[in-house]
Amino acid sequence: MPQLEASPAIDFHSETYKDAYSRINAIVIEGEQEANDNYIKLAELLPDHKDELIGLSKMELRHMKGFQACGRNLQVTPDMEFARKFFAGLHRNFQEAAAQGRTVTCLLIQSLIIECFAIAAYNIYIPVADDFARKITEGVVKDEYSHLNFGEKWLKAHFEESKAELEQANRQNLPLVWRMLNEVEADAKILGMEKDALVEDFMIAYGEALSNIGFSPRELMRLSAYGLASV
Ligand code: PL3
Ligand code: FE2
Ligand code: FE2
Repeated sequence: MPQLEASPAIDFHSETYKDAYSRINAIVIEGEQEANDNYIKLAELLPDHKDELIGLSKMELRHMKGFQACGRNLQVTPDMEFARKFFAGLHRNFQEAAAQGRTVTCLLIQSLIIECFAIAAYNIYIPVADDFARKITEGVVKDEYSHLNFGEKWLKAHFEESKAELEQANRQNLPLVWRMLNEVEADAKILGMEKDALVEDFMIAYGEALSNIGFSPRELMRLSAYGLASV
């Protein structure tokens, strides 16, 4: 008999799955927690947008709680220490930029890079998630588009004066994303997520964002592939 399924069913309760989930689940919990902190910091940097940014920060906290519930539902304990190390590079760069008032860099790190990373990861996770986590993730990913949109709108409105800092921030931070993808590749595969698909979806989301902000096709090719040779 030919097999009808394209891929074998995933056993969400196997030790292998739960072990990989303890790290991936921690990554998304930590990512949502840091996103919450980052939007609070952005609200200080952009007082004109304070209420909107505080609103976004609260959404991130809800996302975090949703993903904590996903881990509990599978009886997995998230490895938060692993996750903090995973985000350390982007975290440090965001903190340093915030301390120096480099708002454009903060927006690029949180609202473009991290949100596009989340959008790619969540969209690829949804079809291979357990039923409980799928419903949570579907709700979350809708919000992430609105967070990306905040960054795009602001940067588009300040494009000319932000351009040089955006290029510099992209050069500093995009290579970290490729490294993070390499670090998560093996665990993501156990969850049914392919690295090539993650890279592709990230590039599409990030390239679209750069284009919406005002970069030319030639510029965005150069920007979005920066550091990709190391993948
Ligand atoms: C900001 O709103 C969210 C920040 C979260 C970043 C998540 C990055 C995820 C990369 C890990 C790939 C596996 C995803 C699995 C989805 C549950
Ligand atoms: Fe989020
Ligand atoms: Fe977000």
